[in-house]
Amino acid sequence: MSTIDELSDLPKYTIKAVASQTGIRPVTLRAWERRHEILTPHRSENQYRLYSDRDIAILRWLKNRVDNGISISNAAAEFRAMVNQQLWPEAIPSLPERRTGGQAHSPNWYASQLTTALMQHDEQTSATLLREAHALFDLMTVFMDILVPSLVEIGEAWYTGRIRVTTEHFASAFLRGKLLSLLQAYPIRRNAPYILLGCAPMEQHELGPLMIAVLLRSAGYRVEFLGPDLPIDDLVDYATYERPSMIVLSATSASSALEMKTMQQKLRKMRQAPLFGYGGRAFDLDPSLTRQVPGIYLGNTLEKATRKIKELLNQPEKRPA
Ligand code: B12
Repeated sequence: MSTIDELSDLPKYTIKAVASQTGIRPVTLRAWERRHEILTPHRSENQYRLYSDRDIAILRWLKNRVDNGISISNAAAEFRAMVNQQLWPEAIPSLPERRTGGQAHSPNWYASQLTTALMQHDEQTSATLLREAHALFDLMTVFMDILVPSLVEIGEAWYTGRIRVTTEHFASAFLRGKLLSLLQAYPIRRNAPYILLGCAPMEQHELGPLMIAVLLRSAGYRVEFLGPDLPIDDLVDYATYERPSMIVLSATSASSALEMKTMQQKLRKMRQAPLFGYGGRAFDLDPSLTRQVPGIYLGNTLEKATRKIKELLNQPEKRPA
């Protein structure tokens, strides 16, 4: 199967032909073009729109996303983000075939193939698998059902001595790179709720909060990702000037988690204190830590964390002005 950019961009199909090939009504098609700037079909001499095979593949990809419950604006942003980082999705041959034909692999399959490719330091296959997974599944599925299980498996293999540290470092560096490009490819909406996200002091595990950053930015939030090992006082000082709506920190070890004990109190001294939320493996392993760290515990999965952050920021009475 080919990726969308490999298909011809020669203009040849009328809007009627495109509607019958994609199942998208002409009126919807024109609205998508106008509002989301995904396609600019050529015009024939008599000013009719003419679409290429590539245009049809883009529309099928977008329709697949919309049929899976994603808004067209998010699907369009996701598509632009992938293209900006040269991650063109695969062309979907036809929507019914994809849904019923049993050709597509499951997220489980992608997780295990990705783990194998990463363990073999096979960057090209890893990138291809990720690109296919992005074309087939929404971001949450790619993160929760492919990347997280793959990282857990790699962590276990490292812990039990089946792979060397170098291999684990290769895998996390590769995924970190892909996640950062994805984050940077989404548009930054300056007037959306503003969230600072990163790791507690001494904490190096940044992939969890980075995935949350991508999920929130893809949902239209203004997110700044600050990376590992953030000193609390410096962060509070920065927040005093930047005035985010929320700060979210992550901790894997109990010692890092406990470094966040003073965060809420320090933030409260600000005139318009941001919400403070946290989570990460430390709290999953020892829930009693949530009683020692003042602030809002955001849950033990990426999905719960993202949902909770959205809920909190959508309640104006809880949100600092
Ligand atoms: C990649 C990795 C590293 C990389 C990190 C690179 C990077 N740039 O992020 C490096 C090499 C730096 C590293 C270092 C270490 N690591 Co390490 N690492 C991992 C590995 C393989 C993956 C971690 C990961 O990103 N997971 C993906 C995230 C998304 O999954 P998760 O952490 O399970 O998160 C779940 C929830 O907690 C939640 N979530 C995640 N983040 C957040 C954030 C918020 C705000 C919320 C609300 C929720 C949330 O979502 C997930 C489920 O949906 C794990 C293996 C594993 N089982 O996870 C070991 C692992 C976490 N590391 C471990 C260890 C021991 C270490 C070191 C101490 C090793 C050493 N001796 O140096 C150091 C510590 C460094 C430090 N000071 O932080 C242990 C931790 C043991 C423990 N305490 O539980 C693990 C579990 C490996 C193992 N099997 O023993 N590591």
